[in-house]
Amino acid sequence: MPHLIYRHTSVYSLSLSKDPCNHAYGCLPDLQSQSSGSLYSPNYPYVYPTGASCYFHIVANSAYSVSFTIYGNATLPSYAYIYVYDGMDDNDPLLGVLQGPIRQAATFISTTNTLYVRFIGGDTTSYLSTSQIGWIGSYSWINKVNQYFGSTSGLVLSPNYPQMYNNSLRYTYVISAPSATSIQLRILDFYTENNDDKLYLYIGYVGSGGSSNATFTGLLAPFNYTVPSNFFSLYFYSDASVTYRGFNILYCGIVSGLNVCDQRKS
Ligand SMILES: [Ca+2]
Repeated sequence: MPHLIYRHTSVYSLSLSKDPCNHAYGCLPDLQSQSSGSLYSPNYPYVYPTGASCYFHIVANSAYSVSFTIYGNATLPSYAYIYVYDGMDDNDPLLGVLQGPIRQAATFISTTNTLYVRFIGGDTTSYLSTSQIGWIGSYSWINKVNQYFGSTSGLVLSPNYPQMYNNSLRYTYVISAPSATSIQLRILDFYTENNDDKLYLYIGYVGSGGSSNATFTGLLAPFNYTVPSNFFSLYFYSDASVTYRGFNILYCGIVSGLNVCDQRKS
């Protein structure tokens, strides 16, 4: 286990085991180094102390990424926040922020082996009589993810695009757009070695061993493909010889029945 150094506050440069902030508010331990587990607000499902503040570092072995799902239907004050970062602290890329009541489940996936979760609880004094308050989620280690997309639209490019991709690639993209109901893929350009270099699409996370929901390979004319989910993965595999320019795919969330890419144009 590497020694962990915290940058967000000097108190944390000491030791994980002391857990000063987490302990004061009854939070779960900061360091979460099991291959799977649950995280939740202090005292869950009962009310947590006003002003509660928790830090969590979910640390996987270096060959893995971390997947963390916060479940929906969570009652929280409007000024409660959960920040999720791809790395060790708040200097690392922000994957997303949840504020107040959480209606839909949200999944966050790291491209490093660490996910940093920061919970700021807000004022819970008016929730003392509420039967259930707070949030709960679960995490697990997953096979390495190379790129993560957390917004409602984005451009997914093969490595080096429009230059040739490399041989022997194993490259995973994860797209999670919690506010969307489904996602349209606009395959703008696609050219891989037919049958040997393939892009696999999986609903949810790749790697559970199931078969892919779709496979793309060869030289394809532009087309659209609808993914009936707001969370899916693309896994690009290339064999040991012959490469082409790869792919350029725009993904567009369908939010409240509207395609976010169309809205931007008008
Ligand atoms: Ca090839």
